[in-house]
Amino acid sequence: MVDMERGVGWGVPASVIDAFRFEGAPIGAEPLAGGHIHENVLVRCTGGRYVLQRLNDRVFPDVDAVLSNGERLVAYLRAKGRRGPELVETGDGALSLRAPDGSRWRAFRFLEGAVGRSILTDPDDAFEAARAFADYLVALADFPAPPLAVTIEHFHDLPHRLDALEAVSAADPVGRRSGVSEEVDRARRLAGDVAEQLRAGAGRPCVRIVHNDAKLSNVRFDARTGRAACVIDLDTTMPGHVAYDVGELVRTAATHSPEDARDEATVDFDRDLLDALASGYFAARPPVDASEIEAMSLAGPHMAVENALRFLVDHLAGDRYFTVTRSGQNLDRCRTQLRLTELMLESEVDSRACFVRAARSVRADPATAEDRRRGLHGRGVGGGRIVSIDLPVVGAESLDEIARLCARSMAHAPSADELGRALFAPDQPALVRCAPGIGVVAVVRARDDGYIRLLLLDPSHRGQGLGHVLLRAAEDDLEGASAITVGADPPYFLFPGVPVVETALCCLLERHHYTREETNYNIDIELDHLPPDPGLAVVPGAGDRAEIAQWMTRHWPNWRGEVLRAFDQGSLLLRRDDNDITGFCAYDVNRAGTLGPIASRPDLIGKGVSAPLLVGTLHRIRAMGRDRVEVLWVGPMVPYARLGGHVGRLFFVYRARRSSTPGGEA
Ligand code: GN1
Ligand code: MG
Repeated sequence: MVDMERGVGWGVPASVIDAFRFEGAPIGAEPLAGGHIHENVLVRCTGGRYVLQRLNDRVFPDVDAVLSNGERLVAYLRAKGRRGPELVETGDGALSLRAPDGSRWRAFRFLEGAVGRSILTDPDDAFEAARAFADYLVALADFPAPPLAVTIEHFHDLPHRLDALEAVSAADPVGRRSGVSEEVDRARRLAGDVAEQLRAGAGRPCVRIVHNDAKLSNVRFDARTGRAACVIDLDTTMPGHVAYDVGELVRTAATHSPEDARDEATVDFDRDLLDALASGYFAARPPVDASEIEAMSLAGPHMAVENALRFLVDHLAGDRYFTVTRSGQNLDRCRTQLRLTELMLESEVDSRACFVRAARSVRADPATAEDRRRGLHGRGVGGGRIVSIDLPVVGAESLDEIARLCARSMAHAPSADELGRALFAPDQPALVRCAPGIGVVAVVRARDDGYIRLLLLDPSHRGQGLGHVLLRAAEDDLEGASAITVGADPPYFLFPGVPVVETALCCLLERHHYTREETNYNIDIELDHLPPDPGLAVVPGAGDRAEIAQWMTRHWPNWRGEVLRAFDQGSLLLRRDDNDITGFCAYDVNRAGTLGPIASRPDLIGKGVSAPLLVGTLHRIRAMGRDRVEVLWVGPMVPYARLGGHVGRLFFVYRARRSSTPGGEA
């Protein structure tokens, strides 16, 4: 039983929560913001999270039709193996509930690891959102009889919406009419304009099953990869035209402005986003014909002005349809949509060209959707254009090419030999993809974690969106990893993070929502003023490998790989007492001119084992003819500062975690 006293219920009757087969005991509930129609509550149970939804029967007079459509759609998508909303059964095995007070409820499993967006942060989101809705269209193309019920009559009927404005204007039930004369005139004029153009335009486009509420916030994005995971809020999925979905997408995903912006002057209509969106839509290869493509350029103005009318009607009616959280919100929504309508109408010629171009380019591009998904043929959005490159998996034969790319693209570039050891180590091979002359990306997995060991783009190919392509390919190759970290990937790392001077790479990662979690640093030590060598560092004997391996496993398993590599290369020094190894210091392990790892036996930390070992190692390095060494990924600074060392290169560790943030339904 839910303890209402403890506030778990949040206004939801405990009997409602108890009626559903949630896993574990309920431990909390909180309202979920976002949707304008139903009431959504996030219910946390010991076994998982759920979105409990009270259906709005004022907006949907036939709640049974909504429930039955929804159940059929969820089951159908699931049978096709597509991700989508998942309903939770009640104790009686039903998929919805009628509470004693007559209210109607259903519950969805919370889509863990997926997030919603109400404003656009990345052009790739526009591509992904559009692809998701086109995918939905494709999935439902063969939806079996009987037809889905019409859940709201005249939903996208513009003349009907205009009539509603006239009716509520005349009735003026809450006395707001005199304050909005300007908006009423503007809405009438723009809606009349759009309605006339629609009448004059394409004949009778095909009727298909469409989503009908294809706004950006009804897409769930994978929190880690940024890919669209699925669309949600299926309540208005019913017969309609493709233009309805495209129009909703355009009005919500081709602008950076929120729907309820208070200042309509901030509203923009971004042609690059429109391009990305059109490309995303056609990337899913929707079954659309020429007249449907023709209708797409007016789809945005149609949906924007229709929403403007609906928001204005609701403002005049006293905010009874759309949820509002502040007064005047519906009026603000109305104004943003009117402004968008104007901006879109001004760009209609461009919009038409954009959709026609996107439709054509998909036909000309032989890559299949599956190739794209696997990153074999990467795609991305650059300046609004879709770019794609071949990114085949390569082996050691490409090392010279990769080294050349590194030398052109970064400071402190690794040599071909170092790359070979970092990328093709037999005990930790990376998956390496290379577009010759353009870029490389290499990933490794360590248990559940994924690492990007190398990601570089030749400077002459920057600014075209190819960085996104490389990053997406890496993320695809690391699918299922619980986190993706860039650099700082032991044992055979090339960099202890992203060099802070690589601004372009940092920006690419930040645009993809990677967070800067740590800073690592190297220390440079000049070798010209070393204290005398105490003579305590010894070179291990040829037969010592097994002993060292055992010792490392016992005391420092995280450094075992690096230390054994150093032993095999002859770049390891030890300290010993009569019975045991007491410390180690390795150099030149993954990169020449570097020092580390170094440590003493854990029980001897702080007892002066490492300092003489370090000095001895530095003498040995100087004897090789070097005048400087770079200590890698330093912990405590003091031992090196004592020898005149100073902080050198800095690295940010960027990481994307498979996280979950609230995102509800409808
Ligand atoms: C409503 O439920 P939600 O928030 O996804 C509305 C849409 C509007 C939209 C405006 C059933 O969608 O038609 O375009 O608000 N849904 C219904 O943001 O009226
Ligand atoms: Mg909705």
